[in-house]
Amino acid sequence: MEPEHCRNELNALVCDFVERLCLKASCAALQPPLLAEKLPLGLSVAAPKRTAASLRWLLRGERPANAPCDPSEQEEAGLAVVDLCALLVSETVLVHYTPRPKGITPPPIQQSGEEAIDEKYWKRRYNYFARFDEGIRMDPGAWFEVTPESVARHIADRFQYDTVVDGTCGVGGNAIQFAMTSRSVVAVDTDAQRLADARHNARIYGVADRIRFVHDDFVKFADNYTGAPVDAVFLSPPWGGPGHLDCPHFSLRDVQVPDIMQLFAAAAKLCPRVALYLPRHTDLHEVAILAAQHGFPAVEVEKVFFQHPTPHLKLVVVYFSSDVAQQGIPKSITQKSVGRDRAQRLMQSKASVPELLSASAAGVLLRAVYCRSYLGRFVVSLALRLEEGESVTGRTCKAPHRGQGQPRQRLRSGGKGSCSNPVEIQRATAQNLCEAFGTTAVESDALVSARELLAEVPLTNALTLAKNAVQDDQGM
Ligand code: MGP
Repeated sequence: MEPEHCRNELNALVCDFVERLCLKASCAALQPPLLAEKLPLGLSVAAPKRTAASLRWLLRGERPANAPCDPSEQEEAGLAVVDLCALLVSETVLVHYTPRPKGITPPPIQQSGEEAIDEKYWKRRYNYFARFDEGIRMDPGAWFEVTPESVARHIADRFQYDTVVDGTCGVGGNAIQFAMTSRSVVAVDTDAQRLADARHNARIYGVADRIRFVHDDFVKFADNYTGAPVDAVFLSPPWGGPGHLDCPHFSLRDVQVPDIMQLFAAAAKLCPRVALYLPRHTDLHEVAILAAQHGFPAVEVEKVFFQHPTPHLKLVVVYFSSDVAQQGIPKSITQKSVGRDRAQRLMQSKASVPELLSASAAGVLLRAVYCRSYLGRFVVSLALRLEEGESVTGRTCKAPHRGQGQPRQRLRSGGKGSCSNPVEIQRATAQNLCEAFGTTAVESDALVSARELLAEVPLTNALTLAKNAVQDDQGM
């Protein structure tokens, strides 16, 4: 491509991106987004406010000609409460326990032209499919989109019907689990190769004969459907790739193809029960508008947490059905272990943060790299410091010297000269980082500064370190 052409294309891309962000900002400015993390267990009521223009944008995808970014302009345009919607907020904590081979297997070398599998996803392969090693097939996109088996099983436990339609089947993560709890499953997808992979994967799980695979666009499929009455539709649309987490909140309008609003409308026409699988930072005001538009006065918002490495919100499943208004208000958190070996699962779920911290540095590092969490980053940083033999909390934590060709020593975060108290670790790390970055933050500000500074810790370094440390672990 000519450089000039290339520049123009890049420019157009950037302009489009900025325009969409402005549009989103202008609509969000009407009211702060309502995020699942802010909603406590129990009953909440959403009262979304919108202007006519932003409603047209949300419901019909009609972009306002000039998207004003100044909230005061929006206010002048006149805000109206769209409708009220009761949100029954439930919380489910899942522990996925699957026995897995010991040791680290690097992602397979890709053929030229194929996209490499990100290590983060590769490590989660048994979470996606416990029977991964029996020949599960996934295309590059499926690695970040597929529903983890624990979540799929949990949703299927709630979906015990005669006929369930999975409108966005992908490589079959959900359809396979639905086939284990429901009499028959119709799995629809626009991508023929993914459907073929889904059928192959369903054979591995022994449920292929209970799934009818349909190569079609779900909206068209729903329009022309003439089969047995459908009891429930499940929709897990694309969210725009892993980058969806870069925005502070997710709008149902963030994905243009397929149009989530259209998918939902088609599903709601097909049957009175729809579940929508959405990112954890979805603006639930939009969900409330969608519900109200289709005549659901109440929805259940299920916050799905993963227990390990520390409990963290992973995603939300929204259940739209007339049953929701009849059901009781959730009062307690559901804890579920999903996997093959129950005894070990229960043991695992007992681990608490201090216990995790006193485990070998390798384990901590791996978890930290996995969870990308606040605490995780502190630990990564601490471990990097330890590795370099630098001081934490004023004491010297020398990593043992290693001669050429000799096995590396195992690092222990609870050993002599190191600290195992999380607050101490955070404070020490903060101080070290402040020094390293040349800031002059006083002690009381150190944690705040560290929070910002830790965003800079290169996780790739930590990953390499973690791998080395694990190899050491295994060598001992
Ligand atoms: P995530 O929100 O991308 O977080 O995916 P991730 O990668 O776990 O990041 P981290 O910061 O928590 O480490 C959370 C889960 O949502 C994944 O396991 C998938 O099941 C699902 N998921 C992720 N994406 C990007 C999509 C998507 O585009 N569509 C659908 N339907 N599910 C997705």
